Amino acid sequence: MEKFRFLTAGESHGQCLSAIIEGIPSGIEIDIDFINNELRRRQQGYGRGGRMQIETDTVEITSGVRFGKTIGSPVTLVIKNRDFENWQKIMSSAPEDITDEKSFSTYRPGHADFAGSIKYNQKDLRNILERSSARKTAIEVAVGAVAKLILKELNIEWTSEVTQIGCAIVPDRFKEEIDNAKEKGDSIGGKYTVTYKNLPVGLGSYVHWDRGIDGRIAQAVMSIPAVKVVEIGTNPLGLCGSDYHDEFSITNSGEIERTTNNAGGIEGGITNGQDLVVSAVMKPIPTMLKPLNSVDCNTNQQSQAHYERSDVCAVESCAVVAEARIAWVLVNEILLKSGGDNIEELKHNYHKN
Ligand code: EPS
Repeated sequence: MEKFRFLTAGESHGQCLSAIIEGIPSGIEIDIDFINNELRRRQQGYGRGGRMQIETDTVEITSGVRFGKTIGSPVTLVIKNRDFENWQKIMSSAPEDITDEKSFSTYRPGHADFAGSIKYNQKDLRNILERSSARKTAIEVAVGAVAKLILKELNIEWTSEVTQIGCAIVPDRFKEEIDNAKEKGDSIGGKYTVTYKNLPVGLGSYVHWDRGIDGRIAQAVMSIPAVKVVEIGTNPLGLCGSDYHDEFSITNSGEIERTTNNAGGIEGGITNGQDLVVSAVMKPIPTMLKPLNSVDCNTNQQSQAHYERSDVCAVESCAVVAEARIAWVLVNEILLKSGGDNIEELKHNYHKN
């Protein structure tokens, strides 16, 4: 069930990235500076590559907003790719402009190249790289920023932090891990945690497998390029029930209290009013200066994997993308539960529950 729906489009080196969002109540103040700041956050982090020097991602809104507020119609967001200037011929949609200047045919192990080339029957792996690139997460963060503006109206707050880079769990050592990987022509992954606070009890359900909010969050975060593990709350592996489950007690003023939150804010596929805590592990990016062994899909001969400009580490950016994706899921669930075609109606229904 989708109340907050959208599609995105755009290639990494194409003209632009775009999204059309449907289901946003009217009357939401669209703070462009906030959206652009979210885009800036996604571009930052130690270990990002040359592309981030070229781009200054900013959003343009071409529908659904009038005088700074949503009017209930679909909202269209566009981010121009500055780098397109240098790729106009290579990414041209005109048949006469076919060029092989940037074509490549050796799979990058770990990237979508191999499976994508077979699935879409493409021998120029550029046709796979362009959409499988994490560049598309820029427009996803813009959609997430719109979702966050709705969450802000409901006083919901969030934070995220990188908790591990390579083997380092102390932030002072993160840079060192990234520098070491860079020096070796390698890449490095890590882990982060996103927390959403002040959520209501009752988002999601146990009544069908696809209504659990834990499953929806896991899907949204797992499908971020390079994410391989998603955890909600404390990893329970090896813990006894008595150590893991969050006991209830009654305060002096008669309120239900819990002093632990191992469940990460979800029980039975439903938010339980505690902080929502989601962690994810990002694998090392598969495009590496020191290439791995591979095969050329044109000659079927052993070869070295393709290399082009990439990031050594993008874990910090990945955390910002996860914040955005969780924001979509939360807004969708809030609209399912509370409904509302305009912000006043949404707030009224939300606070009544
Ligand atoms: C990215 C843009 C890309 C990469 C990166 C993410 O730009 P370019 O390919 O022009 O350097 O920097 O994508 C990957 C590393 C990947 O493997 O997909 C961005 O905007 O985040």
